[in-house]
Amino acid sequence: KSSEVLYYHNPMWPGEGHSMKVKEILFNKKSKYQQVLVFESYSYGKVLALDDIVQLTEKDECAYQEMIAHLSLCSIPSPKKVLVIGGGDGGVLREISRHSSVESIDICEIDQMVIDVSKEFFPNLAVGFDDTRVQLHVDDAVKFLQQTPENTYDAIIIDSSDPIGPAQDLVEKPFFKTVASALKPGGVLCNQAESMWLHTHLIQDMLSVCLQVFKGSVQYAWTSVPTYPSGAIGFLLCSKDGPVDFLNPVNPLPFEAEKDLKFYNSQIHTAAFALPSFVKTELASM
Ligand code: AAT
Repeated sequence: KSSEVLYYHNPMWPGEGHSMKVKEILFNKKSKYQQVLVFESYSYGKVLALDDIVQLTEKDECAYQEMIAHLSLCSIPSPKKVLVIGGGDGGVLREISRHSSVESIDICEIDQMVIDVSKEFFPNLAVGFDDTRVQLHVDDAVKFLQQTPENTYDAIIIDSSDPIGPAQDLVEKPFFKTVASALKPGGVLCNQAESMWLHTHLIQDMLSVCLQVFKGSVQYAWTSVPTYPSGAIGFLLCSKDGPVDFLNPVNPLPFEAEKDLKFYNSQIHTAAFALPSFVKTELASM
């Protein structure tokens, strides 16, 4: 690190480094769980990093939050009860709020400092917390889901950090079993599923667990987020029991809502499931 450029090295992207030119460090403290850093960059606006891993930037957060929310909610008719795991910045809440069928949104974020920092530095994301349908639970998602009654949610969105640090258990089979159990019949999961360029084994492991745990459809989709390692991030879409046609959403956003979005639209939704040939091969070999 220098005072002007932050260099990120991490086992999540071995053999390469990422750097960003810094205008000003705005916040840098260790919470109970992780190092929380906010800085103003030259090219992507304000940036939130946790344990030296970029979680979002003002410029490209739309590509991630819009996709993780609408890929799932547009795929089932009339979602009413939604759970967000992680996502303490509020960006995914902001996106879920665009769905008028939704009656309640629970969010389980482990780290109060992420929420506080977002409210201070990222008002366009933290605005998600202002929706009266939102109920905040500051807790470990593993514990929260163990205590969640069966058949509670229409959709669960796992907007969690990488599986080092507090999110370590969120890629394990026992955790996915509690997720599946918390879903209502017909319910769906959208899970942050890492980079197809960097994390083949991690994706294969998650896919194999999800194929065992979810009895309906399981599909991989991806989007472009330039400040995430390799510039791409994926999502695993899973349905609890019956088949769901994730590629052709039954519940598209109304025109009025879609025109406020920066990234997601119905063409991008379907296109997100088109996989490069090497990824098809890797995932088919499971
Ligand atoms: N909205 C995009 C930002 C994130 S933040 C991921 C959040 O998951 C963090 O706030 C972190 O504190 C929270 N989290 C981590 N572990 C747990 C847990 N066990 N229970 C509840 N919340 C948790 C995601 C960015 C993805 C980046 C991919 N490289």
